[in-house]
Amino acid sequence: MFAQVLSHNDPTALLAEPGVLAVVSFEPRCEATTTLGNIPVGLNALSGPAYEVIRYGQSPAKRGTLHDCQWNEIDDVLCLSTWIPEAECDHIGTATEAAYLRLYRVLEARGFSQVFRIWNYMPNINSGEGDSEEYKQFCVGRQRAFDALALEPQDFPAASALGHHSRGAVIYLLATRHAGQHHENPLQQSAYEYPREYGPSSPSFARATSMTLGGEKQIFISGTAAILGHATQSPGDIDEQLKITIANIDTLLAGVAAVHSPLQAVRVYLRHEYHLAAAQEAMALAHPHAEVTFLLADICRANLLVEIEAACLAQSP
Ligand code: 3EB
Repeated sequence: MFAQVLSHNDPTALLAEPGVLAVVSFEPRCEATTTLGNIPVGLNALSGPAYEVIRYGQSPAKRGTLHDCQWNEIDDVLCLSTWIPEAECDHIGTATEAAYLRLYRVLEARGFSQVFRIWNYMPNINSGEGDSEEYKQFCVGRQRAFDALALEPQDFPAASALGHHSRGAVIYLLATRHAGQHHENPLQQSAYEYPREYGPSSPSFARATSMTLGGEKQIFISGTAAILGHATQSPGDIDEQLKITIANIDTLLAGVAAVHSPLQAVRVYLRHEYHLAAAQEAMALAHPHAEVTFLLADICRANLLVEIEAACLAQSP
């Protein structure tokens, strides 16, 4: 489903190819463009490709805009995006709630009820004290929308939520028409059951979602960090946090599929650029065949230095 592109001057040519659902652009701006299917996310790549191509099937994509969202469809898969302008990010809770509500309105209008992966990128994610921290207010807004949509915790899809150093926020997602399965990690408390100390609303996401798409079982692993139970491990220690994060992904995957393909579309989010070499080394050892993009990003807990997400295919043993 995912392919990485090393260098390209313009995603327009890619988007015209059959089977190209969308192109995620790792570039400093985070705002809608008139090139439907191009998703600039405001994150800077430290190493790895500047674009990630989301491919599906063989048909040309259909694209359009509705309710301030951009949609892209190939067969039974929809990629949907919406941006929150800079000024509205001053009230990230209410802006997030409105953004989720318009995304789900478009899902309904296009006939796609089953969301299986969501990405959330926003500015200043760790700004604000206590319950006013931007990430916690984002969680409040997302949960309000899910409450209004009557979405239960067992229906929450896999997700990532990171901070960038750009202006504006983006939420984009993948959806289909048939239900998938959501998975939790035995080493981690479900995020939607985190205790009150992490904020007024628990984070609404599953650790992974799996789906049969085009006859193959795809596994989407949420952003994963050095959290055991609900507690951050080894604050300040990048090597330990990398080790625990990678082990969390291994344990999660073992529970989803006995055998799986090498990891695809891996994003390693690093709070500090100077941790790049340590992260590259850890990934080369643990997942030598994975396609990895290293991105500069703020993780949603101030004491986390790294977060890793990936996708892969389940294989019959
Ligand atoms: C964690 O495990 C780390 O709020 O959507 C990872 C993936 C994290 C998704 C989200 C948050 C989210 O709690 C943070």
